[in-house]
Amino acid sequence: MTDTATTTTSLNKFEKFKAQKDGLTIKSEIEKFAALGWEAMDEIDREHRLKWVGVFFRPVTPGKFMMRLRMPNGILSSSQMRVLAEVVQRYGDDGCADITTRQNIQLRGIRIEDLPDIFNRFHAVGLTTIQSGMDNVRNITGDPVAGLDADELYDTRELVQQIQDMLTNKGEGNPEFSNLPRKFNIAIAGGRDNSVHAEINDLAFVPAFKEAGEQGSRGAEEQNFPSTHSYQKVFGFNVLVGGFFSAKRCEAAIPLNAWVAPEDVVAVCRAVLEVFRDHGPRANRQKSRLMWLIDEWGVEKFRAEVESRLGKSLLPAAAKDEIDWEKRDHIGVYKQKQPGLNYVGLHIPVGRLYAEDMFEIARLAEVYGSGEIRFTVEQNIVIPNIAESRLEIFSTEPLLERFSINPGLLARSLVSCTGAQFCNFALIETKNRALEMIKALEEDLTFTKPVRIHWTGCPNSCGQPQVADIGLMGTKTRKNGKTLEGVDIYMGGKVGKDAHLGTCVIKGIPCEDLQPILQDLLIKNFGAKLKQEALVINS
Ligand code: SRM
Ligand code: SF4
Repeated sequence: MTDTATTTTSLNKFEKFKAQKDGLTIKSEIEKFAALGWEAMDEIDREHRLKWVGVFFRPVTPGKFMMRLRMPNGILSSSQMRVLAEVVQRYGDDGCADITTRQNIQLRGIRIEDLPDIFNRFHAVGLTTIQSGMDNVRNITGDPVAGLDADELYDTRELVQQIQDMLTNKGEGNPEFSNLPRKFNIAIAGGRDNSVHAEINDLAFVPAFKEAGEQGSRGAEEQNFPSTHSYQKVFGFNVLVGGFFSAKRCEAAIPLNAWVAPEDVVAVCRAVLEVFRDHGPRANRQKSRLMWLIDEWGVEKFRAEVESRLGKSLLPAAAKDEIDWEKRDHIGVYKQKQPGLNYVGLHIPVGRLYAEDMFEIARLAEVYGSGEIRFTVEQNIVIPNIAESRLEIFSTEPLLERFSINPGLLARSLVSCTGAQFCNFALIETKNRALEMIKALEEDLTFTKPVRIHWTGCPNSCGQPQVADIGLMGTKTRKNGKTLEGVDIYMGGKVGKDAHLGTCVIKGIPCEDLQPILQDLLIKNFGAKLKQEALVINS
Protein backbone atom coordinates (compact mmCIF):
# COMPACT_ATOMS: atom_id res chain seq x y z
CA MET A 1 0.00 0.00 0.00
CA THR A 2 0.72 3.62 0.06
CA ASP A 3 3.20 6.17 0.90
CA THR A 4 0.59 8.33 2.64
CA ALA A 5 -1.27 5.47 4.26
CA THR A 6 1.54 3.73 6.01
CA THR A 7 4.37 6.14 6.62
CA THR A 8 2.75 9.29 7.97
CA THR A 9 2.76 9.66 11.71
CA SER A 10 -0.35 11.85 11.79
CA LEU A 11 -2.88 9.14 11.01
CA ASN A 12 -6.39 9.88 12.17
CA LYS A 13 -8.11 7.46 14.56
CA PHE A 14 -9.90 5.66 11.73
CA GLU A 15 -6.60 5.01 9.91
CA LYS A 16 -5.13 3.71 13.14
CA PHE A 17 -7.84 1.15 13.78
CA LYS A 18 -7.85 0.10 10.12
CA ALA A 19 -4.10 -0.47 10.32
CA GLN A 20 -4.54 -2.55 13.49
CA LYS A 21 -7.16 -4.83 11.92
CA ASP A 22 -8.67 -4.59 8.46
CA GLY A 23 -12.44 -4.18 8.50
CA LEU A 24 -12.98 -7.15 6.20
CA THR A 25 -11.60 -9.59 8.77
CA ILE A 26 -14.88 -9.08 10.62
CA LYS A 27 -16.53 -11.35 8.08
CA SER A 28 -15.07 -14.45 9.72
CA GLU A 29 -16.10 -13.31 13.21
CA ILE A 30 -19.85 -13.00 12.74
CA GLU A 31 -20.67 -16.30 14.46
CA LYS A 32 -18.54 -15.25 17.42
CA PHE A 33 -20.29 -11.88 17.73
CA ALA A 34 -23.69 -13.54 17.45
CA ALA A 35 -22.84 -15.80 20.37
CA LEU A 36 -21.27 -12.94 22.37
CA GLY A 37 -24.09 -10.40 21.97
CA TRP A 38 -23.68 -6.73 21.01
CA GLU A 39 -22.96 -5.41 24.51
CA ALA A 40 -19.92 -7.64 25.03
CA MET A 41 -18.34 -6.85 21.66
CA ASP A 42 -15.22 -4.79 21.24
CA GLU A 43 -16.41 -1.21 20.69
CA ILE A 44 -14.49 -0.59 17.47
CA ASP A 45 -15.62 -3.89 15.97
CA ARG A 46 -19.22 -3.06 16.88
CA GLU A 47 -19.35 0.60 15.91
CA HIS A 48 -17.01 0.68 12.94
CA ARG A 49 -15.64 -2.59 11.56
CA LEU A 50 -19.07 -4.23 11.25
CA LYS A 51 -19.78 -1.63 8.54
CA TRP A 52 -17.40 -3.54 6.27
CA VAL A 53 -20.09 -6.21 6.09
CA GLY A 54 -22.86 -3.61 5.88
CA VAL A 55 -23.96 -3.83 9.52
CA PHE A 56 -24.39 -0.46 11.24
CA PHE A 57 -24.63 -0.01 15.00
CA ARG A 58 -27.37 2.57 15.68
CA PRO A 59 -26.70 4.53 18.88
CA VAL A 60 -30.30 5.79 18.60
CA THR A 61 -31.62 2.21 18.92
CA PRO A 62 -28.83 0.28 20.68
CA GLY A 63 -28.96 -3.44 19.99
CA LYS A 64 -31.04 -2.93 16.85
CA PHE A 65 -28.68 -2.66 13.92
CA MET A 66 -29.18 -1.42 10.36
CA MET A 67 -28.08 -3.54 7.39
CA ARG A 68 -27.10 -1.86 4.10
CA LEU A 69 -27.25 -4.05 1.02
CA ARG A 70 -25.58 -3.63 -2.36
CA MET A 71 -27.98 -3.41 -5.32
CA PRO A 72 -25.93 -3.01 -8.48
CA ASN A 73 -27.85 -0.71 -10.85
CA GLY A 74 -30.67 -0.81 -8.26
CA ILE A 75 -31.99 -4.15 -9.56
CA LEU A 76 -33.31 -7.09 -7.54
CA SER A 77 -35.60 -10.06 -8.05
CA SER A 78 -38.90 -10.80 -6.34
CA SER A 79 -37.29 -13.72 -4.49
CA GLN A 80 -34.58 -11.41 -3.18
CA MET A 81 -37.23 -8.88 -2.13
CA ARG A 82 -39.09 -11.64 -0.33
CA VAL A 83 -35.97 -12.62 1.64
CA LEU A 84 -35.47 -8.97 2.62
CA ALA A 85 -39.13 -8.83 3.68
CA GLU A 86 -38.77 -11.97 5.81
CA VAL A 87 -35.76 -10.47 7.59
CA VAL A 88 -37.65 -7.26 8.34
CA GLN A 89 -40.84 -9.12 9.30
CA ARG A 90 -39.12 -10.80 12.22
CA TYR A 91 -38.75 -7.44 13.94
CA GLY A 92 -42.42 -6.46 13.89
CA ASP A 93 -43.07 -2.82 14.62
CA ASP A 94 -39.38 -2.07 14.94
CA GLY A 95 -38.53 -3.46 11.53
CA CYS A 96 -38.70 -1.52 8.31
CA ALA A 97 -36.62 -0.86 5.23
CA ASP A 98 -35.57 2.29 3.42
CA ILE A 99 -34.79 2.70 -0.26
CA THR A 100 -31.73 4.94 -0.37
CA THR A 101 -30.51 7.82 -2.49
CA ARG A 102 -28.04 5.39 -4.08
CA GLN A 103 -30.65 3.01 -5.60
CA ASN A 104 -30.14 0.69 -2.67
CA ILE A 105 -31.97 -0.63 0.40
CA GLN A 106 -31.32 -0.68 4.16
CA LEU A 107 -33.04 -2.93 6.69
CA ARG A 108 -33.73 -1.91 10.29
CA GLY A 109 -34.17 -3.52 13.67
CA ILE A 110 -31.61 -6.28 13.05
CA ARG A 111 -30.28 -8.24 16.07
CA ILE A 112 -26.69 -9.34 16.17
CA GLU A 113 -27.62 -12.92 17.12
CA ASP A 114 -29.53 -13.28 13.85
CA LEU A 115 -26.66 -12.23 11.58
CA PRO A 116 -25.37 -15.74 10.70
CA ASP A 117 -28.84 -16.83 9.64
CA ILE A 118 -29.46 -13.58 7.72
CA PHE A 119 -26.16 -13.86 5.85
CA ASN A 120 -26.97 -17.47 4.93
CA ARG A 121 -30.32 -16.43 3.56
CA PHE A 122 -28.76 -13.58 1.60
CA HIS A 123 -26.11 -15.87 0.18
CA ALA A 124 -28.74 -18.35 -0.99
CA VAL A 125 -30.40 -15.71 -3.19
CA GLY A 126 -27.27 -13.87 -4.31
CA LEU A 127 -27.62 -10.80 -2.08
CA THR A 128 -24.61 -9.13 -0.49
CA THR A 129 -23.97 -6.35 2.01
CA ILE A 130 -20.21 -6.49 1.62
CA GLN A 131 -18.14 -3.29 1.76
CA SER A 132 -21.24 -1.09 1.70
CA GLY A 133 -20.13 1.26 4.47
CA MET A 134 -17.06 3.09 5.81
CA ASP A 135 -13.99 3.42 3.61
CA ASN A 136 -15.32 1.38 0.71
CA VAL A 137 -17.00 1.96 -2.63
CA ARG A 138 -20.74 2.53 -2.12
CA ASN A 139 -23.52 0.98 -4.17
CA ILE A 140 -22.77 1.59 -7.84
CA THR A 141 -25.62 3.38 -9.56
CA GLY A 142 -26.75 2.88 -13.14
CA ASP A 143 -29.67 3.86 -15.31
CA PRO A 144 -32.90 2.71 -13.59
CA VAL A 145 -34.51 1.90 -16.95
CA ALA A 146 -31.45 0.23 -18.46
CA GLY A 147 -32.46 -2.31 -21.08
CA LEU A 148 -36.04 -1.01 -21.12
CA ASP A 149 -35.76 2.50 -22.49
CA ALA A 150 -36.08 2.81 -26.28
CA ASP A 151 -33.97 5.98 -26.18
CA GLU A 152 -31.12 4.65 -24.07
CA LEU A 153 -27.61 4.99 -25.38
CA TYR A 154 -26.11 2.19 -23.33
CA ASP A 155 -27.48 -0.58 -21.14
CA THR A 156 -25.51 -0.02 -17.92
CA ARG A 157 -26.51 -3.23 -16.09
CA GLU A 158 -23.65 -5.50 -17.01
CA LEU A 159 -20.95 -2.88 -16.54
CA VAL A 160 -22.22 -1.96 -13.09
CA GLN A 161 -22.25 -5.64 -12.10
CA GLN A 162 -18.74 -6.14 -13.48
CA ILE A 163 -17.41 -3.19 -11.47
CA GLN A 164 -19.07 -4.49 -8.30
CA ASP A 165 -17.67 -7.98 -8.91
CA MET A 166 -14.18 -6.58 -9.40
CA LEU A 167 -14.36 -4.38 -6.29
CA THR A 168 -15.93 -6.95 -3.99
CA ASN A 169 -14.54 -10.20 -5.41
CA LYS A 170 -18.03 -11.22 -6.50
CA GLY A 171 -19.52 -10.27 -3.15
CA GLU A 172 -17.04 -12.30 -1.09
CA GLY A 173 -14.97 -9.25 -0.08
CA ASN A 174 -11.84 -7.84 -1.68
CA PRO A 175 -8.99 -6.70 0.59
CA GLU A 176 -7.45 -4.81 -2.35
CA PHE A 177 -10.14 -2.16 -1.97
CA SER A 178 -11.21 -2.46 1.66
CA ASN A 179 -8.97 0.29 2.98
CA LEU A 180 -9.55 3.42 0.93
CA PRO A 181 -8.80 6.80 2.53
CA ARG A 182 -12.57 7.47 2.60
CA LYS A 183 -15.87 6.47 1.02
CA PHE A 184 -16.07 6.48 -2.78
CA ASN A 185 -19.06 6.80 -5.13
CA ILE A 186 -19.29 5.51 -8.71
CA ALA A 187 -22.12 6.08 -11.21
CA ILE A 188 -22.71 5.17 -14.85
CA ALA A 189 -25.28 7.06 -16.91
CA GLY A 190 -26.72 5.19 -19.88
CA GLY A 191 -29.55 7.48 -20.96
CA ARG A 192 -29.83 11.11 -22.00
CA ASP A 193 -31.20 12.43 -18.70
CA ASN A 194 -28.42 11.75 -16.20
CA SER A 195 -30.74 9.77 -13.97
CA VAL A 196 -27.86 8.86 -11.63
CA HIS A 197 -26.74 12.42 -10.70
CA ALA A 198 -23.34 11.76 -12.30
CA GLU A 199 -22.03 15.13 -11.12
CA ILE A 200 -22.15 14.20 -7.42
CA ASN A 201 -20.02 11.06 -7.68
CA ASP A 202 -16.29 10.63 -7.08
CA LEU A 203 -16.14 8.85 -10.43
CA ALA A 204 -18.80 8.99 -13.11
CA PHE A 205 -19.19 7.89 -16.68
CA VAL A 206 -21.51 9.86 -18.97
CA PRO A 207 -22.43 8.81 -22.52
CA ALA A 208 -20.42 10.55 -25.24
CA PHE A 209 -19.70 9.80 -28.88
CA LYS A 210 -16.26 10.23 -30.36
CA GLU A 211 -16.39 11.59 -33.86
CA ALA A 212 -14.10 9.79 -36.29
CA GLY A 213 -10.85 11.76 -36.29
CA GLU A 214 -11.43 13.16 -32.79
CA GLN A 215 -8.97 10.67 -31.37
CA GLY A 216 -6.09 13.08 -31.78
CA SER A 217 -2.74 12.62 -33.42
CA ARG A 218 -2.16 8.97 -32.52
CA GLY A 219 -3.80 6.26 -34.61
CA ALA A 220 -6.83 4.28 -33.58
CA GLU A 221 -5.03 0.96 -33.31
CA GLU A 222 -2.24 2.43 -31.25
CA GLN A 223 -4.78 3.89 -28.84
CA ASN A 224 -6.95 0.78 -28.57
CA PHE A 225 -9.63 2.94 -30.11
CA PRO A 226 -12.47 0.90 -31.61
CA SER A 227 -12.39 0.82 -35.39
CA THR A 228 -14.14 3.73 -37.07
CA HIS A 229 -14.10 2.18 -40.53
CA SER A 230 -17.83 1.66 -40.73
CA TYR A 231 -19.03 4.32 -38.23
CA GLN A 232 -18.79 8.06 -38.09
CA LYS A 233 -19.29 7.96 -34.33
CA VAL A 234 -18.12 5.54 -31.68
CA PHE A 235 -19.94 5.15 -28.37
CA GLY A 236 -18.16 5.53 -25.06
CA PHE A 237 -18.16 7.64 -21.92
CA ASN A 238 -16.64 10.93 -20.86
CA VAL A 239 -15.18 10.57 -17.38
CA LEU A 240 -15.94 12.92 -14.47
CA VAL A 241 -14.03 12.84 -11.19
CA GLY A 242 -14.09 14.30 -7.71
CA GLY A 243 -17.78 15.05 -7.11
CA PHE A 244 -18.78 14.80 -3.46
CA PHE A 245 -20.77 16.27 -0.59
CA SER A 246 -19.49 16.54 2.94
CA ALA A 247 -20.18 18.73 5.93
CA LYS A 248 -17.06 20.74 5.14
CA ARG A 249 -17.28 21.09 1.39
CA CYS A 250 -19.46 20.15 -1.59
CA GLU A 251 -18.17 19.96 -5.14
CA ALA A 252 -19.57 18.90 -8.50
CA ALA A 253 -17.36 16.43 -10.37
CA ILE A 254 -14.94 17.87 -12.91
CA PRO A 255 -13.93 16.45 -16.32
CA LEU A 256 -10.90 14.16 -16.33
CA ASN A 257 -10.57 14.98 -20.02
CA ALA A 258 -10.84 11.30 -20.85
CA TRP A 259 -13.13 9.27 -23.10
CA VAL A 260 -13.30 5.53 -22.51
CA ALA A 261 -14.86 2.75 -24.52
CA PRO A 262 -17.31 0.59 -22.51
CA GLU A 263 -14.85 -2.32 -22.45
CA ASP A 264 -12.30 -0.13 -20.64
CA VAL A 265 -14.63 1.15 -17.91
CA VAL A 266 -13.86 -1.57 -15.35
CA ALA A 267 -10.10 -1.12 -15.83
CA VAL A 268 -10.44 2.65 -15.48
CA CYS A 269 -12.40 2.21 -12.23
CA ARG A 270 -9.65 -0.04 -10.92
CA ALA A 271 -6.91 2.40 -11.95
CA VAL A 272 -8.66 5.42 -10.38
CA LEU A 273 -9.27 3.49 -7.16
CA GLU A 274 -5.68 2.31 -6.97
CA VAL A 275 -4.46 5.88 -7.30
CA PHE A 276 -6.91 7.05 -4.64
CA ARG A 277 -6.04 4.14 -2.33
CA ASP A 278 -2.31 4.62 -2.63
CA HIS A 279 -2.05 8.41 -2.73
CA GLY A 280 -5.29 9.78 -1.27
CA PRO A 281 -4.84 11.97 1.81
CA ARG A 282 -5.34 10.09 5.09
CA ALA A 283 -4.29 12.53 7.79
CA ASN A 284 -7.50 14.56 8.10
CA ARG A 285 -10.78 12.70 7.58
CA GLN A 286 -12.53 15.90 6.60
CA LYS A 287 -10.10 16.25 3.70
CA SER A 288 -9.83 12.69 2.43
CA ARG A 289 -12.27 12.44 -0.48
CA LEU A 290 -10.87 12.13 -3.99
CA MET A 291 -11.27 15.82 -4.84
CA TRP A 292 -8.76 16.76 -2.15
CA LEU A 293 -6.12 14.66 -3.92
CA ILE A 294 -7.03 16.22 -7.26
CA ASP A 295 -6.68 19.67 -5.67
CA GLU A 296 -3.25 18.78 -4.34
CA TRP A 297 -1.95 17.31 -7.59
CA GLY A 298 -3.92 19.12 -10.27
CA VAL A 299 -6.11 17.13 -12.67
CA GLU A 300 -3.26 16.66 -15.21
CA LYS A 301 -1.01 14.85 -12.75
CA PHE A 302 -3.95 12.80 -11.48
CA ARG A 303 -4.84 11.81 -15.06
CA ALA A 304 -1.22 10.86 -15.78
CA GLU A 305 -1.12 8.66 -12.68
CA VAL A 306 -4.36 6.94 -13.74
CA GLU A 307 -2.84 6.31 -17.19
CA SER A 308 0.24 4.83 -15.59
CA ARG A 309 -1.90 2.40 -13.52
CA LEU A 310 -3.97 1.62 -16.58
CA GLY A 311 -0.87 0.87 -18.60
CA LYS A 312 -1.98 2.93 -21.57
CA SER A 313 -2.88 6.47 -22.55
CA LEU A 314 -6.37 7.79 -22.08
CA LEU A 315 -8.03 9.41 -25.07
CA PRO A 316 -9.08 13.02 -24.59
CA ALA A 317 -12.76 13.57 -23.76
CA ALA A 318 -15.29 13.74 -26.57
CA ALA A 319 -16.18 17.33 -27.41
CA LYS A 320 -19.64 16.98 -25.86
CA ASP A 321 -21.57 14.44 -23.85
CA GLU A 322 -25.06 13.19 -24.71
CA ILE A 323 -26.87 14.39 -21.60
CA ASP A 324 -29.40 16.61 -23.32
CA TRP A 325 -32.72 15.74 -21.65
CA GLU A 326 -34.40 16.99 -18.55
CA LYS A 327 -34.27 14.38 -15.81
CA ARG A 328 -37.15 11.91 -15.73
CA ASP A 329 -38.58 10.55 -12.48
CA HIS A 330 -39.98 7.30 -14.00
CA ILE A 331 -43.19 7.52 -11.93
CA GLY A 332 -46.19 6.31 -13.94
CA VAL A 333 -46.61 3.96 -16.92
CA TYR A 334 -44.09 3.98 -19.79
CA LYS A 335 -43.72 1.88 -22.91
CA GLN A 336 -40.59 -0.23 -23.09
CA LYS A 337 -38.49 -0.79 -26.15
CA GLN A 338 -39.81 -4.37 -26.11
CA PRO A 339 -43.13 -4.19 -28.00
CA GLY A 340 -46.22 -4.67 -25.83
CA LEU A 341 -44.35 -4.27 -22.53
CA ASN A 342 -44.37 -1.39 -20.04
CA TYR A 343 -42.44 -0.33 -17.01
CA VAL A 344 -44.37 1.21 -14.14
CA GLY A 345 -42.89 3.54 -11.56
CA LEU A 346 -44.46 3.47 -8.08
CA HIS A 347 -44.02 6.39 -5.74
CA ILE A 348 -42.78 5.16 -2.35
CA PRO A 349 -43.20 8.07 0.09
CA VAL A 350 -39.67 8.92 1.39
CA GLY A 351 -38.57 5.39 0.43
CA ARG A 352 -39.99 3.77 3.60
CA LEU A 353 -41.21 0.16 3.31
CA TYR A 354 -42.61 -2.33 5.81
CA ALA A 355 -42.49 -6.12 5.51
CA GLU A 356 -46.02 -6.46 4.16
CA ASP A 357 -45.29 -3.81 1.50
CA MET A 358 -42.19 -5.69 0.43
CA PHE A 359 -44.04 -9.01 0.11
CA GLU A 360 -46.73 -7.25 -1.89
CA ILE A 361 -44.24 -5.57 -4.24
CA ALA A 362 -42.61 -8.98 -4.83
CA ARG A 363 -46.03 -10.45 -5.60
CA LEU A 364 -46.96 -7.65 -8.03
CA ALA A 365 -43.62 -7.99 -9.82
CA GLU A 366 -44.24 -11.71 -10.28
CA VAL A 367 -47.93 -11.62 -11.15
CA TYR A 368 -47.74 -8.72 -13.59
CA GLY A 369 -44.11 -8.46 -14.62
CA SER A 370 -41.14 -10.79 -14.92
CA GLY A 371 -40.37 -10.79 -11.19
CA GLU A 372 -37.85 -7.96 -11.53
CA ILE A 373 -37.88 -4.87 -9.28
CA ARG A 374 -35.79 -1.73 -9.59
CA PHE A 375 -34.94 1.18 -7.31
CA THR A 376 -34.33 4.79 -8.31
CA VAL A 377 -32.10 7.38 -6.64
CA GLU A 378 -35.34 9.23 -5.77
CA GLN A 379 -36.11 6.30 -3.41
CA ASN A 380 -38.90 4.92 -5.61
CA ILE A 381 -39.61 1.58 -7.32
CA VAL A 382 -39.94 0.55 -10.96
CA ILE A 383 -41.64 -2.72 -11.96
CA PRO A 384 -40.67 -3.62 -15.53
CA ASN A 385 -42.10 -5.98 -18.14
CA ILE A 386 -45.83 -5.51 -17.55
CA ALA A 387 -47.87 -6.52 -20.61
CA GLU A 388 -50.19 -3.92 -22.13
CA SER A 389 -53.17 -6.21 -21.54
CA ARG A 390 -52.42 -6.41 -17.77
CA LEU A 391 -52.07 -2.68 -17.12
CA GLU A 392 -55.69 -1.97 -16.36
CA ILE A 393 -56.04 -4.67 -13.76
CA PHE A 394 -52.60 -3.79 -12.34
CA SER A 395 -53.80 -0.23 -11.76
CA THR A 396 -56.62 -1.51 -9.51
CA GLU A 397 -54.22 -3.24 -7.09
CA PRO A 398 -54.82 -1.89 -3.55
CA LEU A 399 -51.08 -1.28 -2.97
CA LEU A 400 -51.19 1.47 -5.60
CA GLU A 401 -53.44 3.52 -3.34
CA ARG A 402 -50.44 4.07 -1.08
CA PHE A 403 -47.66 3.65 -3.64
CA SER A 404 -49.25 5.74 -6.32
CA ILE A 405 -48.38 5.80 -10.01
CA ASN A 406 -49.83 9.31 -10.17
CA PRO A 407 -48.92 11.13 -6.95
CA GLY A 408 -49.26 14.85 -6.27
CA LEU A 409 -46.75 17.12 -7.99
CA LEU A 410 -44.89 17.88 -4.75
CA ALA A 411 -45.07 14.38 -3.28
CA ARG A 412 -43.74 12.68 -6.41
CA SER A 413 -40.36 14.39 -6.18
CA LEU A 414 -39.89 14.30 -2.43
CA VAL A 415 -36.63 12.77 -1.18
CA SER A 416 -35.52 12.45 2.42
CA CYS A 417 -32.54 11.03 4.25
CA THR A 418 -32.95 8.90 7.37
CA GLY A 419 -32.91 11.71 9.94
CA ALA A 420 -33.21 11.57 13.72
CA GLN A 421 -35.40 8.46 13.92
CA PHE A 422 -32.35 6.25 13.29
CA CYS A 423 -29.30 8.41 12.53
CA ASN A 424 -27.19 9.80 15.33
CA PHE A 425 -25.70 12.53 13.12
CA ALA A 426 -29.15 14.00 12.55
CA LEU A 427 -29.87 17.48 13.82
CA ILE A 428 -33.56 17.11 12.98
CA GLU A 429 -36.26 14.53 12.29
CA THR A 430 -36.73 14.36 8.51
CA LYS A 431 -38.87 11.62 6.91
CA ASN A 432 -42.09 12.09 8.89
CA ARG A 433 -41.75 15.84 8.94
CA ALA A 434 -41.17 15.89 5.17
CA LEU A 435 -44.35 13.88 4.56
CA GLU A 436 -46.45 16.08 6.83
CA MET A 437 -45.11 19.25 5.23
CA ILE A 438 -45.84 18.04 1.68
CA LYS A 439 -49.37 17.05 2.70
CA ALA A 440 -50.01 20.50 4.17
CA LEU A 441 -48.55 22.31 1.16
CA GLU A 442 -50.52 20.18 -1.32
CA GLU A 443 -53.70 20.94 0.66
CA ASP A 444 -53.19 24.69 0.31
CA LEU A 445 -51.62 25.04 -3.13
CA THR A 446 -52.09 23.94 -6.73
CA PHE A 447 -49.11 23.17 -8.92
CA THR A 448 -48.51 23.00 -12.65
CA LYS A 449 -45.23 21.09 -12.52
CA PRO A 450 -43.31 18.92 -10.05
CA VAL A 451 -41.04 20.71 -7.59
CA ARG A 452 -38.17 18.62 -6.26
CA ILE A 453 -37.86 19.05 -2.49
CA HIS A 454 -35.03 17.17 -0.74
CA TRP A 455 -34.63 16.94 3.05
CA THR A 456 -31.38 16.05 4.74
CA GLY A 457 -30.95 15.82 8.50
CA CYS A 458 -27.45 17.30 8.76
CA PRO A 459 -24.67 18.80 6.60
CA ASN A 460 -23.46 15.34 5.50
CA SER A 461 -26.07 15.77 2.75
CA CYS A 462 -27.17 12.15 2.27
CA GLY A 463 -30.52 13.53 1.05
CA GLN A 464 -28.69 15.63 -1.58
CA PRO A 465 -30.29 19.05 -0.91
CA GLN A 466 -27.84 20.60 -3.36
CA VAL A 467 -29.45 18.83 -6.35
CA ALA A 468 -32.99 19.90 -5.40
CA ASP A 469 -35.21 22.75 -6.55
CA ILE A 470 -35.62 23.37 -2.82
CA GLY A 471 -33.18 21.63 -0.48
CA LEU A 472 -33.69 21.60 3.28
CA MET A 473 -30.69 20.85 5.48
CA GLY A 474 -31.20 20.19 9.18
CA THR A 475 -29.63 22.55 11.66
CA LYS A 476 -30.18 23.84 15.19
CA THR A 477 -31.48 27.36 15.47
CA ARG A 478 -32.47 29.80 18.23
CA LYS A 479 -35.86 31.43 18.78
CA ASN A 480 -37.07 33.29 21.85
CA GLY A 481 -34.06 32.05 23.81
CA LYS A 482 -34.74 28.41 22.93
CA THR A 483 -32.79 25.99 20.72
CA LEU A 484 -35.07 24.51 18.06
CA GLU A 485 -34.85 22.13 15.12
CA GLY A 486 -34.42 24.18 11.98
CA VAL A 487 -33.29 24.12 8.37
CA ASP A 488 -30.97 25.95 6.02
CA ILE A 489 -32.71 26.36 2.66
CA TYR A 490 -30.89 25.56 -0.61
CA MET A 491 -32.12 26.55 -4.04
CA GLY A 492 -31.03 26.39 -7.65
CA GLY A 493 -30.04 22.73 -7.89
CA LYS A 494 -30.42 21.59 -11.49
CA VAL A 495 -30.49 17.96 -12.57
CA GLY A 496 -30.49 16.31 -15.99
CA LYS A 497 -28.80 18.35 -18.72
CA ASP A 498 -26.57 21.22 -17.54
CA ALA A 499 -26.72 19.83 -14.01
CA HIS A 500 -25.32 22.10 -11.33
CA LEU A 501 -25.47 22.35 -7.57
CA GLY A 502 -27.79 24.60 -5.63
CA THR A 503 -26.55 26.90 -2.88
CA CYS A 504 -27.75 27.98 0.53
CA VAL A 505 -30.12 30.96 0.24
CA ILE A 506 -31.67 31.22 3.71
CA LYS A 507 -30.18 30.03 6.99
CA GLY A 508 -31.61 28.85 10.29
CA ILE A 509 -35.40 28.75 9.77
CA PRO A 510 -37.10 27.00 12.72
CA CYS A 511 -39.05 24.00 11.39
CA GLU A 512 -42.14 25.32 13.15
CA ASP A 513 -41.99 28.44 10.93
CA LEU A 514 -41.12 26.68 7.70
CA GLN A 515 -44.47 26.05 6.05
CA PRO A 516 -45.38 29.66 5.13
CA ILE A 517 -41.82 30.25 3.89
CA LEU A 518 -41.97 27.22 1.61
CA GLN A 519 -45.41 28.28 0.45
CA ASP A 520 -44.04 31.66 -0.49
CA LEU A 521 -41.04 30.16 -2.33
CA LEU A 522 -43.33 27.80 -4.24
CA ILE A 523 -45.63 30.64 -5.30
CA LYS A 524 -42.87 33.09 -6.24
CA ASN A 525 -40.45 30.67 -7.91
CA PHE A 526 -42.39 27.64 -9.12
CA GLY A 527 -45.79 28.96 -10.25
CA ALA A 528 -47.79 27.47 -7.38
CA LYS A 529 -51.13 29.09 -6.61
CA LEU A 530 -53.19 29.26 -3.44
CA LYS A 531 -56.26 27.04 -3.82
CA GLN A 532 -58.47 29.87 -2.55
CA GLU A 533 -57.04 32.17 -5.23
CA ALA A 534 -57.50 29.52 -7.94
CA LEU A 535 -61.15 29.16 -6.92
CA VAL A 536 -61.75 32.91 -7.19
CA ILE A 537 -60.12 33.08 -10.65
CA ASN A 538 -62.13 30.09 -11.92
CA SER A 539 -65.50 31.32 -10.62
FE1 SRM B 1 -24.84 9.05 3.80
C1 SRM B 1 -22.92 8.88 6.60
C2 SRM B 1 -27.28 7.39 5.31
C3 SRM B 1 -26.29 8.58 0.81
C4 SRM B 1 -22.86 11.52 2.52
N1 SRM B 1 -25.04 8.21 5.62
C5 SRM B 1 -24.11 8.23 6.62
C6 SRM B 1 -24.53 7.32 7.78
C7 SRM B 1 -23.89 5.98 7.56
C8 SRM B 1 -24.12 7.89 9.14
C9 SRM B 1 -24.42 6.97 10.28
O1 SRM B 1 -23.62 6.09 10.58
O2 SRM B 1 -25.48 7.11 10.86
C10 SRM B 1 -26.06 7.32 7.55
C11 SRM B 1 -26.80 6.10 8.02
C12 SRM B 1 -28.13 6.51 8.60
C13 SRM B 1 -29.12 5.40 8.61
O3 SRM B 1 -29.33 4.77 9.67
O4 SRM B 1 -29.78 5.19 7.58
C14 SRM B 1 -26.15 7.64 6.07
N2 SRM B 1 -26.41 8.05 3.17
C15 SRM B 1 -27.37 7.51 3.95
C16 SRM B 1 -28.56 7.08 3.14
C17 SRM B 1 -29.28 5.86 3.71
C18 SRM B 1 -29.54 8.26 3.04
C19 SRM B 1 -30.91 7.90 2.52
O5 SRM B 1 -31.86 8.00 3.30
O6 SRM B 1 -31.03 7.48 1.36
C20 SRM B 1 -27.89 6.88 1.78
C21 SRM B 1 -27.32 5.50 1.62
C22 SRM B 1 -26.73 5.31 0.25
C23 SRM B 1 -26.28 3.88 0.01
O7 SRM B 1 -27.15 3.07 -0.32
O8 SRM B 1 -25.09 3.61 0.16
C24 SRM B 1 -26.77 7.90 1.88
N3 SRM B 1 -24.56 9.84 1.96
C25 SRM B 1 -25.35 9.59 0.88
C26 SRM B 1 -25.08 10.55 -0.15
C27 SRM B 1 -25.83 10.68 -1.46
C28 SRM B 1 -25.20 10.02 -2.64
O9 SRM B 1 -24.34 9.15 -2.51
O10 SRM B 1 -25.62 10.38 -3.74
C29 SRM B 1 -24.09 11.39 0.35
C30 SRM B 1 -23.51 12.64 -0.34
C31 SRM B 1 -22.65 12.27 -1.51
C32 SRM B 1 -21.25 11.91 -1.15
O11 SRM B 1 -21.04 11.00 -0.36
O12 SRM B 1 -20.35 12.54 -1.69
C33 SRM B 1 -23.78 10.93 1.67
N4 SRM B 1 -23.15 10.02 4.43
C34 SRM B 1 -22.53 11.04 3.77
C35 SRM B 1 -21.48 11.54 4.60
C36 SRM B 1 -20.51 12.69 4.24
C37 SRM B 1 -19.31 12.12 3.53
C38 SRM B 1 -18.07 12.95 3.65
O13 SRM B 1 -17.22 12.84 2.75
O14 SRM B 1 -17.90 13.68 4.62
C39 SRM B 1 -21.49 10.78 5.79
C40 SRM B 1 -20.55 10.92 6.99
C41 SRM B 1 -19.26 10.20 6.80
O15 SRM B 1 -19.07 9.41 5.87
O16 SRM B 1 -18.39 10.44 7.64
C42 SRM B 1 -22.55 9.84 5.64
FE1 SF4 C 1 -27.84 10.94 8.91
FE2 SF4 C 1 -27.05 13.39 8.27
FE3 SF4 C 1 -26.94 11.44 6.46
FE4 SF4 C 1 -29.30 12.36 7.17
S1 SF4 C 1 -27.70 13.57 6.16
S2 SF4 C 1 -28.72 10.21 7.01
S3 SF4 C 1 -28.98 12.86 9.29
S4 SF4 C 1 -25.74 11.53 8.30
